[in-house]
Amino acid sequence: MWNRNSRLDPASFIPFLFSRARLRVVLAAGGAGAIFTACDNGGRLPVGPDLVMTQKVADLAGQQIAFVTDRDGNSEIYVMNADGTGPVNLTNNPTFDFNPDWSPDGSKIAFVSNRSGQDDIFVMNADGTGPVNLTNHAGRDATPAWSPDGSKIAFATERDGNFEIYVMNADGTGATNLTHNLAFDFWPTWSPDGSKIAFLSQRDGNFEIYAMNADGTGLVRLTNNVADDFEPRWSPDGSKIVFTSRRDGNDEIYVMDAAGTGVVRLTNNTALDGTPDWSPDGTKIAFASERDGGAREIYVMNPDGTGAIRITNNPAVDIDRRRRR
Ligand SMILES: [Ca+2]
Ligand SMILES: [Ca+2]
Ligand SMILES: [Ca+2]
Ligand SMILES: [Ca+2]
Repeated sequence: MWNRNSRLDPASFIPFLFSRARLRVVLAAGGAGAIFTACDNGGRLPVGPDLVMTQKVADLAGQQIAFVTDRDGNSEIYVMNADGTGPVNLTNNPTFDFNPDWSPDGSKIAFVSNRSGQDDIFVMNADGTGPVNLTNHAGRDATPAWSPDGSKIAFATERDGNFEIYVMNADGTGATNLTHNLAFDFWPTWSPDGSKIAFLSQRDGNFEIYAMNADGTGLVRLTNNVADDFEPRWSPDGSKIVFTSRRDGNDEIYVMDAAGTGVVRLTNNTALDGTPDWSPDGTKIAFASERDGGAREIYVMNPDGTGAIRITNNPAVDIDRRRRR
């Protein structure tokens, strides 16, 4: 399970990423790709009364949310309307399906599944039809991220013995190692112009956020802190990166300039806050928090940290029940 009181190590980090019910909330506005990412430990559908403060999320009307839930006994990818109605199970498979990421045009969803007997990156149509295994490799593959132009998918893979950031064409061809480092490299996120990829790495002894050119050159370390810094997401205008850090004693959300300067703390409470991501227009940040008790819920706040509202209300679930390794 997530180790909340000490520094992260890959042994604790990977099980969290792979087996806790990871909720990736993707808002597709008018078919344009768009993305909230968050993590919901409750793992149940936020339906009806559970979707709180409906009026304040009215600007999300007409948009769809993709997420992961284990309500059917194992991890599945669902899509629902932003008001919680119309949930549809897209994967419906007795194995684990998680880490969904919409293509920029909204027509497809990349995700991870172990239906092949190992964790592979799949792509399916946005209605759940036509899943195709893009990796089909014994090493674990995780956290797919579409390039802004939809032509490529960055992902993390353990095929070389430790996790590396790879990029491949959207049809699965041309997989290329971008990091070549014995440390744990994970969680790629593209700059909106497609020129750079930020990710997290443990190569300097604890989790830091790095950025590199999309071909793997030009590596730059963006954080430099003895605490763990992780879960980077690039802002839609390219100017900022939001991330999670433990530098102030517990998981909080921060934002920095894309160059790593100007760090601002956005959350400030003793509960866990994490897995932030930007709304398509950059006016909101979605994140997960346990501030209202033990259950992890999804919230939306302004980019300056004000105006946080909860948009799910799920019962608490023992996270270890979800562990599969
Ligand atoms: Ca499944
Ligand atoms: Ca590595
Ligand atoms: Ca650090
Ligand atoms: Ca906190």
